[in-house]
Amino acid sequence: MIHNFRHRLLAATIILAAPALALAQTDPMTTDTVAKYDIVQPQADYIRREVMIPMRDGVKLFTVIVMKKGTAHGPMLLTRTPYDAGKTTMRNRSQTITEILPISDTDYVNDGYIRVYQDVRGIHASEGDYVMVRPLHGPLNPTSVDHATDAYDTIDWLVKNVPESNGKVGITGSSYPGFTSLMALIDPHPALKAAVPQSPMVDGWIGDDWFHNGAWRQSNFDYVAQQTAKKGDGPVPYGVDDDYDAYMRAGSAGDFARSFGLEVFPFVRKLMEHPAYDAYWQEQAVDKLLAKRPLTVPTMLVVGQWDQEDSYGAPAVYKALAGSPGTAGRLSLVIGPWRHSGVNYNGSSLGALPWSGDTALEFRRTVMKPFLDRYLKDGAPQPPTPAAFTYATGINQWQASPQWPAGKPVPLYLQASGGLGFDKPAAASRDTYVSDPAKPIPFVPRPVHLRDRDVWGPWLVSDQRFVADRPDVLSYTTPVLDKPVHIAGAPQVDLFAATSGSDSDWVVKLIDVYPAESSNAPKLAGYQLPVGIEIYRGRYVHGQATPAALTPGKVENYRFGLPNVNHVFLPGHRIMVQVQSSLFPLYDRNPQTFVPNIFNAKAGDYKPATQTIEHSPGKASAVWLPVVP
Ligand code: PG9
Repeated sequence: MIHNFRHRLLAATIILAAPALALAQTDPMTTDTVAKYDIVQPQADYIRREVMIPMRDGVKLFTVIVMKKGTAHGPMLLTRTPYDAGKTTMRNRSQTITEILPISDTDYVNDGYIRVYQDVRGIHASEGDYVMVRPLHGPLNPTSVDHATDAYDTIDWLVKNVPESNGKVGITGSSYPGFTSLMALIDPHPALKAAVPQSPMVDGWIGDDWFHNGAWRQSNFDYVAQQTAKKGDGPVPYGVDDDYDAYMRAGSAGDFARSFGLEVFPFVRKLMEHPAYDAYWQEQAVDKLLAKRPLTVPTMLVVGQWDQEDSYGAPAVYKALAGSPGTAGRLSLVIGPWRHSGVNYNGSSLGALPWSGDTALEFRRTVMKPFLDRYLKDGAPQPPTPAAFTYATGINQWQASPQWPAGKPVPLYLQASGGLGFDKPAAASRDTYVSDPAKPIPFVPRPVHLRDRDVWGPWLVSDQRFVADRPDVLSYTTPVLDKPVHIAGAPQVDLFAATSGSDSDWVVKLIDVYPAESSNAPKLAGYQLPVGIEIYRGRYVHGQATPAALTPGKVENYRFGLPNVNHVFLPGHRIMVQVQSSLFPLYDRNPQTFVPNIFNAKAGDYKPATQTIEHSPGKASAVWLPVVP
């Protein structure tokens, strides 16, 4: 009986389904590739539009506009990036907006903002030609377009073509997108109401990305190759595990570039053709460009205290603009306890250092978003923004101050027998060490893996004990502090030094030495925490644009800034200053023999040199600390 029923049911199904199946069948030889599969499905909680926005020269820039469904009268937050707008807005292939966007966008889109990402011209899906950090129209760029005009044209299009918006635009982004955020402030579109440039690249020769005080940062070879080669052809195929070896084997930085065929990259050639601070660098320094015009857009500059790529830019722009007429109340500086771009990630710790919580989230929620709301949202509260909002490391708390720097310069003198103190040396004394380019000092313990984010991100807080005992590293230390020393600003190096060679690099580190015992945080016992590390290429001591040979044995006064910090050296700690002459392979080696262009130094130019550091009355080497009374 049951068997009979099943039989009949099956027969009926076949009769009913057969014609339908025949109709729906796909030809076995149908081409199986499709032109488009929309990964955004009807159940998505967001709208994601991809548009090509025309610029004034006809070039169209790929732009992705993302918002929650139901958004109306939303402010637009724009980021202009060379890092792939498409991928950035599809972080995770999801139907949930907070999954597809970077985590730092969550609070914005949940609060009715429209997030816009754009590929800058010539890269990823945007049309046009790509020029690395394209200079502003002018002596270096005779074309009619630059990042200022592209930002203007983009904003103009957005306010006319995004019906869900309230017509107000903010701009933000970190590093390269921090640079493009700053460029949007030059002759800005009237709808641009606020900017938050984060770790912006501002001056590629003095202290951001490419060089620091003229010393070449070799990791940039990888950056240029990855960004300007056909997709997937970068980074440089070293073929050696330890980057220390890879660069040592090559010889000069130029030889390294030539040995891997990197001269095919125009930007590598531009870098190697401009080792000094010539017009090429001076005319694209963004702080100098901005200082020539009034600041009309409220701007919050952000940087990490241990920003290993762009520590210089944000404070330099602040310095260039603060005090100019009209900027009062419009300009602020934020320094958080972060690595490069750390503001957009979890800011609970950096390397071995724990903070008071997720400092990055705290800043984004309680400072950055209220600042953007104030200028971009209709009828938002108007919280005052302090001129400087910085995290005091050591005591681990945020502090607001009415100006930056908050401290006043006080010299901390190098002294005889490795001493360091606020008293000027009364008698002549000096130390010497031999700097040997055949044994440069590694900037992190070997094997060096520059591409490893876990090495590169926190390297500026690495415990310096790994080099402290080298004979070519001098350490000067205060007695144990009996009261806190609070600094807020950029410590200034004031070094009196001589070399037996005719060129030299000088590296100075300001270090917080932790107590020898620490049962609460055993990893930090005796830790030598760099509060600031900087390098200076000696040939520029009498002019950054005019390198000159040093006179062997002649004492010169080297002055340069360490990164801006808010730090408290606690009682029980000691302050230390270390001096050395290399930081390899992050920085290329100085041959210590003057040659016109260090990129082209020959093997025979690399010579050991005896370095002398003075701590004498007329030549009192010091680090000037911005001490908060
Ligand atoms: N520091 C990177 C960069 C900025 C500008 C030029 C070149 C490199 C970055 O993180 O974007």
